[in-house]
Amino acid sequence: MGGLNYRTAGESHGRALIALVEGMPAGVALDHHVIDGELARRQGGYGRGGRMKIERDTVEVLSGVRKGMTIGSPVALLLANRDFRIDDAPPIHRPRPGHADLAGSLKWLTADCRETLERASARETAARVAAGAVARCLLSEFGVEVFGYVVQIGDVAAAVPRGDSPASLRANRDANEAYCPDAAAAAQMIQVIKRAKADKDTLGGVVEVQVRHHPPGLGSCMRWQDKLDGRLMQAVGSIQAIKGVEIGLGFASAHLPGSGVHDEIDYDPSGRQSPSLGFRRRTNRAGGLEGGMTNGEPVIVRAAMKPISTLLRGLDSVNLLTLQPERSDYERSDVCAVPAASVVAENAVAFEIARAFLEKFAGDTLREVRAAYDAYLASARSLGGEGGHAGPAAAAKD
Ligand code: EPS
Repeated sequence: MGGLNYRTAGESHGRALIALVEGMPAGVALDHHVIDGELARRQGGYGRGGRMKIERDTVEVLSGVRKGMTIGSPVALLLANRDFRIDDAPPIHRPRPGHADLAGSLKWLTADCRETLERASARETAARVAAGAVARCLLSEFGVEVFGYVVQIGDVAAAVPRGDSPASLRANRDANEAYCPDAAAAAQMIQVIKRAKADKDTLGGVVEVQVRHHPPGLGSCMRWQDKLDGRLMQAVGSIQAIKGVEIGLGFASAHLPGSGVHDEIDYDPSGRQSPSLGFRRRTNRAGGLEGGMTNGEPVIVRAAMKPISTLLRGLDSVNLLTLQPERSDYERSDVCAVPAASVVAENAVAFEIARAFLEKFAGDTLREVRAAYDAYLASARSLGGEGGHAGPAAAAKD
């Protein structure tokens, strides 16, 4: 299987988490500080539990890099767990509703939910973030920006101006522990998390990820598997506790007329040199994707995270040893991991965008990828006026 890909391994309380990234071109500067910075953000955010005080997630790059540059071989990433008591961790017999506990115990024929939860735990997302951060090293060579933030926690919703620059959205987001660019909403979010903690309850929310400065034409409408909207939904929807993913207007587009949904097209020749090639939309309700391809507008992906399923107050459940009703088990956990989920979603989106980028601009080395990218933009700029795409008229002009 070609192209950019990754796999993860590791249990929550095993020796380590591992990510194996395959298909990175040679010649990309891989700065482990970039990976560690993302890992530190994932560990943080208001509402995290005791585990995050124990761990100091940092990456060890085991392969694929020489003198700080990728060499085309698989990039193996290791994140050691400080808390690695998997063999001594107590069994869990009273499954937590909402967690993988019961479904996994029925699937793997065991009365000890720990067998499942060790892998199902959102601790695995540290490995996904590390892989996504590697992909970002490639994207940043082309000025592509990917950033995520929190737009809702519980019933507190933020007002985030979409038009703000990535730098200002990032600065505002990083100024508070809710990872929300709206400072007033962030303060309220922290209050509702405090209240949930006092109630021995948990809280979910909504995260949003934007991609900017990427070219049009990433993804494809030719095969269902290649449609970038579907791929982003899979990448984000597979993050632990995510129950819904929207692109652009998402579900809201279902109850509006077409005139209130579709983004009318303008052309501004002064933008011809930019990756969007001068085409502009008056709105971006499509969230930058039409027909499974980027259209040059910012990509906007939103995801709903359910509240963490480990509640200090417990929920009604059944003891798998006795089959008698009991409250669910409690494991040390987070009260709210929505801020952390925004970091995971950001890096999951970054990986998928990098994957689509390398499909369109494939090359064994960064030099070749750059040449393909430049050649595409040059061809795309010659569009218009001659009445064809890369057909005879365009070819005759070359
Ligand atoms: C997590 C580590 C885990 C949980 C959390 C995410 O650590 P521990 O189980 O040792 O406290 O806090 O896991 C879950 C939310 C889950 O679904 O199991 C982490 O590193 O993010």
